[in-house]
Amino acid sequence: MTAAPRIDVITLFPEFIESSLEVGVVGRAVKRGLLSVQSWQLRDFAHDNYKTIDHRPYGGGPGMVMLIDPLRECLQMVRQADPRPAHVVYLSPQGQPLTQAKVRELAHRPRLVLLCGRYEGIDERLLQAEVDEEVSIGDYVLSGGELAAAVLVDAVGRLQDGALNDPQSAVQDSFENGVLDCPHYTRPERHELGDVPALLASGDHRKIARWRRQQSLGRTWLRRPDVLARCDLSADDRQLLAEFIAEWRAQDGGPGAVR
Ligand code: 4FV
Repeated sequence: MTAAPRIDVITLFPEFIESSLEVGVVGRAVKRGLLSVQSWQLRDFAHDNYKTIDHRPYGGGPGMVMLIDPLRECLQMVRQADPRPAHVVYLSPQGQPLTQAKVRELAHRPRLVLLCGRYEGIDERLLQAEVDEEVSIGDYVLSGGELAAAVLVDAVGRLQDGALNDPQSAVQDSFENGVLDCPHYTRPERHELGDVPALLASGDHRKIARWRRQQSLGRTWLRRPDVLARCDLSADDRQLLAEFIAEWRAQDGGPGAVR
């Protein structure tokens, strides 16, 4: 029986990571032992009276930079905490954009160690010596890496076997099959805001699957042409999309109108 995948998070705010694991699918996955998440207080590895973990940047400029040694000592302890090899990820705006494909890849690793930066970031020498890859959750600047780490723990956690009630929902996720998700409807079938598309109540599952695929392709064409450009569409997909575009142009007339 292989041990559950393990994620260690090095941070100045372990309570932030722990609180995000008390709820929802990932909180339940951790309680079920499908995934173990351990957060480490970086200040425990600073040994001066003030538990200093940062200092002014060489070359001047605003803000502070996180020191090498507290991080290095903490990483050493974290690596020794489990015999399995650790893949060290630093969350930063300089990282590779986080995508579902990257999430899937990281979700298959036995051990992840997530480094959460604060202030201006971490001394480059520590990153060069200890970090396997840098990952960014988006082109904007947070006050700390904890939110990004929590995003990664959630995205990886929900893909662990048994985490989702119905594994099918992961298969049908946005980006899982390269395109955006289709619209979803539930009770009531009739509402002053509109009726559920009749086809969805027809029970004709082949037609329903085609409609959902067409909606996914159409929305991706409208909202994320960059994502569609990365898809290798089947002939059937191209046919579905062409029908969608024709109907859309007929109905709404011209690019730019939001659907
Ligand atoms: C970030 C991001 C991010 C930069 C300075 C923490 C902050 C501070 N991390 N994706 N975007 N990090 O903004 O991952 O140290």
